[in-house]
Amino acid sequence: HAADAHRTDLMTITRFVLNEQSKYPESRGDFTILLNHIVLGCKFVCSAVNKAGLAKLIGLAGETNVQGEEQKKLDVLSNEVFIKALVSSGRTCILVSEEDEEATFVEQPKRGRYCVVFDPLDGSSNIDCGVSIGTIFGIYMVNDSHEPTLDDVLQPGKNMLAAGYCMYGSSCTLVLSTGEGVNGFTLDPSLGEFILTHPDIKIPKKGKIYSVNEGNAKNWDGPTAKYVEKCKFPKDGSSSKSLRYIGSMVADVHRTLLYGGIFLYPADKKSPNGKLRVLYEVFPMSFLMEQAGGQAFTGKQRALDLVPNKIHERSPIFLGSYDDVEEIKALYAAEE
Ligand code: AHM
Ligand code: MG
Repeated sequence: HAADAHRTDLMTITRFVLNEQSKYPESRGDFTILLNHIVLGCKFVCSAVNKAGLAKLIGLAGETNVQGEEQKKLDVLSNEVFIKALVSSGRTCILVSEEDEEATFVEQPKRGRYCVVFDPLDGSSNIDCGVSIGTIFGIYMVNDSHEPTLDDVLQPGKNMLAAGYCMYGSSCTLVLSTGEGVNGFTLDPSLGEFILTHPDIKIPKKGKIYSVNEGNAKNWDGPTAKYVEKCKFPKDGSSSKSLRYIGSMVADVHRTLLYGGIFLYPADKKSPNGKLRVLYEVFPMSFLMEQAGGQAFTGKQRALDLVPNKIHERSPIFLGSYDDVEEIKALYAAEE
């Protein structure tokens, strides 16, 4: 279509969120400002990730992060970028990052009402081979009536106001929910703007893909083992599922959201709480899944009902298409 060649009515992420927020006069534009700062952080990290090989940013910074893993330079950089972007927004009070053992309390006069939990660069083991990695974030709000404390972030995921991720892949994609569905935006590098490309994402009710690190199978519990067996050798006449596992949560969840299916990071004998962190990995992805019509389950309960006791707590997670998660829920229920 000739008219499409010079479209100037693009729905940018800022315009989109301003439209959404205009329904809530009490939000006074604060959320839009916060989101703009998150978007800025994503653009910065995107450009750093794209230049990683060239700029020799890849490699060890000689530090280990709080989980005792080797920390790559890009992780350090991304963390600094997001902390600075969030503090300078003037809209945040507590920041929890995977890379920092302690939460950051924002001092006056920069303090605002939002708490942001985030993993600045998830999937870091994939940096060196150019596989997609991403930033994951969730947002809570505190009421002005008290001094912010850690309890303000140790909240169940269902209390989040918004959640999202940015995937640094073949293109840079930001997926966001403010509690009214899920929308996807793609960075147009020539404009430097995220453009609405995936409006109102709904996950297929049932999928044909399962995604799990099967190398851990010998340590799985009964229901997980049974479920994966069913994916490969279905007894009800249905066709077997395909296995896709990137090992980068943002990429595996993004595919699950768009194509349907299930992503599992179960408990196993070696890691009784699984691997993924509740606040900034499990909750944001579970929030997005539910908003897209899917489900997220911990093996015991709805993931968003979980109340974390520690900021870096872990939980098993099963998330994806509604019907696929129903099946794993039934297997865990049968176990009891
Ligand atoms: P990270 O935060 O150290 O990058 O680890 C999180 C990543 C997730 O992106 C991914 O889903 C998972 O680890 C993969 O773990 P595994 O290698 O055990 O399959
Ligand atoms: Mg991570």
